[in-house]
Amino acid sequence: MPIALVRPVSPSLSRCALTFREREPIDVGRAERQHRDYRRALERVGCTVVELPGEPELPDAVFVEDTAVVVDEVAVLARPALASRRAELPAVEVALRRYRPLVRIEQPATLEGGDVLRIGRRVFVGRSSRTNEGGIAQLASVLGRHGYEVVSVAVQACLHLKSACSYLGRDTVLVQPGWVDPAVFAGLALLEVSPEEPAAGNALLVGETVIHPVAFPRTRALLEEAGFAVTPVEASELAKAEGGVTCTSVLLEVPRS
Ligand code: CIR
Repeated sequence: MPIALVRPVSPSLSRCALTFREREPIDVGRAERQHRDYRRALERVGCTVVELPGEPELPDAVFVEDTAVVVDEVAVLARPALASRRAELPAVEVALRRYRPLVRIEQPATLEGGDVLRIGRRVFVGRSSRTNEGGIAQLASVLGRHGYEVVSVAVQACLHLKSACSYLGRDTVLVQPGWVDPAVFAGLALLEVSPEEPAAGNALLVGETVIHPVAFPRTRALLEEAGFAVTPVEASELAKAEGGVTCTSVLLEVPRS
């Protein structure tokens, strides 16, 4: 079972970056409690949670997923599009060097982990407001050396590719068809989010459990009807910061010593 790298919620969270969402008041104490429950959910499904240092002055540091792409063979330090978020990288780099050889995405390319969806040896990467063609090309070059195929995917109306779709296991993708063209997942089974829950496409698969926000009961029912085991978590406050359940961890397998 994996290690889950996480970072504390910053007291400055209310100053987070926003792209597609309107700014709303965020209850930081509540965000901290929800994040603690999220960590417990990760532990319950078998993860060892490793907490990186807090960054009180970096509002978006909790969204650690965006800073790295980790596969079994290598860790790729991402290059967030917002300069304000690049200050999150040094502590992530220190942590990742314990587990993997490390390669960096170099300027002027940008790439955020929220745009990267790995399904086996195929890695779908969103072309978004945060990830550019250069970032996708660099990732393809690094991962290509290890036998992964990188597929570039157009994303619209949402922050990242994984705002629109997630891997559920059993060759099935949860998808919001308004934000990403489901045709890119040819050969895989698709499960569409409930039309009343457009933001329900972000789900975190750990082992055989799908962690998914409590806020989307209709989509959860569809997942359960299809036979997926769902662990619902409260994620309302980090959702106001435009983050989902994948965004707040980086999962990596580490061989037992
Ligand atoms: C940002 O705009 O960068 C943060 N407020 C939210 C990042 C969410 N990350 C993710 O979806 N992977």
